[in-house]
Amino acid sequence: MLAKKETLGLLIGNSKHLWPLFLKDYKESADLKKSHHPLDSYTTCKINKIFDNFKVQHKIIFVHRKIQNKIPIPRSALPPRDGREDHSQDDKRNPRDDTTYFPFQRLARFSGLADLSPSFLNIHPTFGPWFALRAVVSLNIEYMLRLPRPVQGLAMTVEICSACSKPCMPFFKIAAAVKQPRNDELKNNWKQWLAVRGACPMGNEYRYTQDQIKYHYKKEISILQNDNC
Ligand code: B12
Repeated sequence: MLAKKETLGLLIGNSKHLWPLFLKDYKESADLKKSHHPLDSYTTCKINKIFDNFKVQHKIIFVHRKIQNKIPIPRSALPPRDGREDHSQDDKRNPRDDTTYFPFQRLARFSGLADLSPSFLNIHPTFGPWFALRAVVSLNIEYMLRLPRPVQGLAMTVEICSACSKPCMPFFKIAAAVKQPRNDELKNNWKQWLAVRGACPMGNEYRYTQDQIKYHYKKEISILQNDNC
């Protein structure tokens, strides 16, 4: 869609600070109350609204929406999986399904936003694992940033996990051992998955509140109706 060889991209995410803003809108919006995934609907609407008025031609890919199995960035341009097994297709129930999620976590590492831990969480220098990715916007503007020292074809990288003793890994092994996890099964052992994130020594002051944790891990939409939430 965008003709330029290297376009400027904006990677959008959020920390825990999004939560009170989302709750306020949720309480006032009949549409959000009808949605099965209110936070995804909320971020989609907000991001679309910002770029609706954008004069520059652009394309938005959302973190929660599957795309045709044609990754717009060449795999060779992505950081190596560092010996990790490729489980990215495991989530597919229908073998004829040719859609896939966009590899946002690798993009986060590729862009220099965050490292990618061996427990499959992006680790940000400030927020640690306590942030979410939402969308990437590709703008029809030539990419101009020229870094002094490109690393193996990467724009830049942030190295956090290589020097860490990786306290997340024992917890990851426990969580991942409980059957091949899928979205609807995550809530059955959500405490184990939470322990993986909680073990990271980075970004503790940005840990989500208990309500936000329950929403993300237990998929408890009813928590949003709670007046104290
Ligand atoms: C499917 C999915 C899952 C599946 C993973 C299934 C699987 N075997 O891959 C399940 C349901 C298990 C899961 C769990 C969780 N997820 Co999830 N998930 C996704 C999603 C929607 C797509 C991943 C994907 O298929 N990418 C496409 C493929 C082609 O990319 P890939 O680079 O080849 O493969 C990546 C993933 O598949 C993953 N991966 C590969 N094998 C395995 C195996 C296991 C056991 C896990 C957990 C992950 C994993 O790592 C690869 C490198 O990034 C992403 C959003 C996105 N679009 O990236 C969120 C995402 C990765 N998840 C996220 C989160 C937060 C979680 C949870 C903590 C629960 C939650 N929703 O809050 C848990 C626990 C994760 C953990 N590591 O502790 C965040 C991570 C944020 C961060 N700071 O890193 C993301 C980016 C969503 C977001 N909006 O921010 N998730």
